[in-house]
Amino acid sequence: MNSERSQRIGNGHGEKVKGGVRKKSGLAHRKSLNDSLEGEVKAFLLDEGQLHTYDDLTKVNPVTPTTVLKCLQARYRAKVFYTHAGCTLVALNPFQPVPDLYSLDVMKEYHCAPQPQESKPHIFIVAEEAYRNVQGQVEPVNQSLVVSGESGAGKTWTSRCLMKYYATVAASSSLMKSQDTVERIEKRVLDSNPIMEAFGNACTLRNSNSSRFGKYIQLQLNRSQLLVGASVQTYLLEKTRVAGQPVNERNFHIFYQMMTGGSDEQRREWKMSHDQHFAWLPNAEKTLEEDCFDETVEAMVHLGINAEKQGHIFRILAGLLQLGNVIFCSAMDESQPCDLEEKSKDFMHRCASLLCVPVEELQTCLRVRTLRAGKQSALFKPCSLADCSVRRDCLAKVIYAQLFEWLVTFINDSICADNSTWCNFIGLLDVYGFECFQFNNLEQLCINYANEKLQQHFVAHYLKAQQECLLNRASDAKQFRVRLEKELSDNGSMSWDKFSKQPHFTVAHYAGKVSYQIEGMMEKNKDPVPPELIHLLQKSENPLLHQLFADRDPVGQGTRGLRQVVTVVSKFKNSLENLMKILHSTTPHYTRCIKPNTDCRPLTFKKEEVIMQLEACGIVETIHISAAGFPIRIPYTSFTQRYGLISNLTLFRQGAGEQGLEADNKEALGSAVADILRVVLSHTLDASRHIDNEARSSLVHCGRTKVFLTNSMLE
Ligand code: AOV
Ligand code: MG
Repeated sequence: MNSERSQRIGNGHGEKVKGGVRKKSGLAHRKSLNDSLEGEVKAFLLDEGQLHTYDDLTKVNPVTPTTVLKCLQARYRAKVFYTHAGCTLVALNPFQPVPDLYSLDVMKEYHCAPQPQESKPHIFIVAEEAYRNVQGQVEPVNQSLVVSGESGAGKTWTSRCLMKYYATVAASSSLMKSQDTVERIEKRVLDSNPIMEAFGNACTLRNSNSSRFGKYIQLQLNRSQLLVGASVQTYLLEKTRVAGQPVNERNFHIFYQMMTGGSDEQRREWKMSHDQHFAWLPNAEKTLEEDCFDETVEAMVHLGINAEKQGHIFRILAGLLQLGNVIFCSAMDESQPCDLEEKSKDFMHRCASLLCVPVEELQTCLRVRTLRAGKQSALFKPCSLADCSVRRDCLAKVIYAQLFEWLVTFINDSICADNSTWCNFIGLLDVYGFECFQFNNLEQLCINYANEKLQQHFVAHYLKAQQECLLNRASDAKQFRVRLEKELSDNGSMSWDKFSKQPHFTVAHYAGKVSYQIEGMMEKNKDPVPPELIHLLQKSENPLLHQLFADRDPVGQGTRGLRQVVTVVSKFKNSLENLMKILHSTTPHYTRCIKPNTDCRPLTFKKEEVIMQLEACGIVETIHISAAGFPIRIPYTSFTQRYGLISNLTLFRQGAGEQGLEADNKEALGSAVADILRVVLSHTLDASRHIDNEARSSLVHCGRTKVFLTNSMLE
């Protein structure tokens, strides 16, 4: 059902999303690119007519961006959307449903194949490989499937396909026997998708179903490798969207779903008449996502969000829409709090009634700042006109973000298996794609930083370690600029334009240069919520809204007892670092989604756009490394532990080895690895042959932290 829904979205919808912000590639650039493409093709050693038959780009000869591009284009024309690139899978977005590409029969075919790798390239090969790997040859190894690509490239679609695959091939419900009361666990795991997408996705210029949060879901498997549960971790929801949308973009889907999907009775309750215009619901022309209200509600029911809780949720959301229509105006007497525009008084009342808070208090805390003078006394100061709007938006954002977090927690409670019942996981990572708009602020910086981190992980795993820029903490804009200037002076990836009207800095990301506005960035980073607003929400008689803020310390921003200032960036950075740790502890599998054209048009392949994506993710280097054929990667410590005996090194004999390793002496490790390799190589190679570097490098490669081996070397 999920995929049907997505297919509907994919089908008619691409045309609607116009433009996006294209990277400038002037005519001259295009012409020279085309010339060079033609030139290089002449030297192409492949039969052009057969290009589409190359299932693995490592077989293309020579491997250059151009030849790889040609091959992918030929395959795309032949409606072949998956291609191996050595250790990664390249997925081209067809932007239209492909009949039978993900059917049950196809799943079975890949699942039952003795050697799935020999079947046609497909996302199910990656899925099956991870599934078989999880059991490991020696011991179980957790797996991660990392799906990357720019916005609209197909990451979320791919993650859904992967989840469906595991929900099918690893179905455990016959064992669960709990169908009567609760939906099957696989169904519940899948049902987390429509809910999170309704609340966390929105129509943007680049993708009509753009994820505005990052997601890492761990599918939990038991000893028999059956799916028994899942846990979801989300990253930095773009909550600013709830109270303001970029031009031609939309708010989160759920609001539109309520507008179109709610019954007459519900709409009366939500105070949403058909002719009502809501400032926070721009571009309300019909799109396909909003037809999904029933599906969202159904999924909520399956996960245990009953009608009563749904009622609370929808009333809160309806309250936010009313809040968005509230407009303030200056008071006649400047010493008095701002006034409300005449019509806004109604909106304010409706908002207060939907949020179940006293209307006078709502009005006051949006317009008056409370300054604590001492323990008992307080001073009141009217907010400026601009501040009133900031407070209004802040209220909406904090409620929405907290509601989203509550949903994620609820989903986790509903789908997470008991610790004793699962032993391994397959993790699926789907983060928002790289973004470059006309104006980029903290949201884009974080999104692109996350993508940068992932790329770094990929590079570290497959290519080699590489540095890049770090985000710095600073307490105010001035300090931030000073730090930036210092950082920029010795960081080649960043540059600084302090002379333009709106100062900004530019970061050369792996996927392209992005200019970030400094204006507003510090404030967004601190993300302060006036304590009055929290006090107000704690008084709400909507039980859910009350619960969302019950534990919150109004003064500090965290929960009670943990009073410390946590900035958005530091929190995000921490959660990303944790994610990286998890990824490092698993065996990763990479899928690169490619967006063949920025307009989301079906079956349209724009060479210039594709080649930029290929270059950005270093596909050619990946192919080279893979072609050299070092599919086995073992960390130094594991390697010496496992094979230390071969070289008779007492240090690495069992027992003694542990001690030696604890010292974590990189040099000692390095030379131990070298010793082991020397012994093995002298047995492997013809005894008379001198073990020269060339012979050695065809079999092993010592990376920064791992030993890379060919299959034959491992044997
Ligand atoms: P994203 O996750 O990578 O963008 P999506 O997975 O949402 O991108 O894909 C965008 C759209 O492309 C989908 O809504 C489908 O219409 C279409 N699509 C993607 N993959 C396929 C496929 N295999 N077959 C058919 N249609 C497809 V973002 O979340 O914006 O970074 O933040
Ligand atoms: Mg997405």
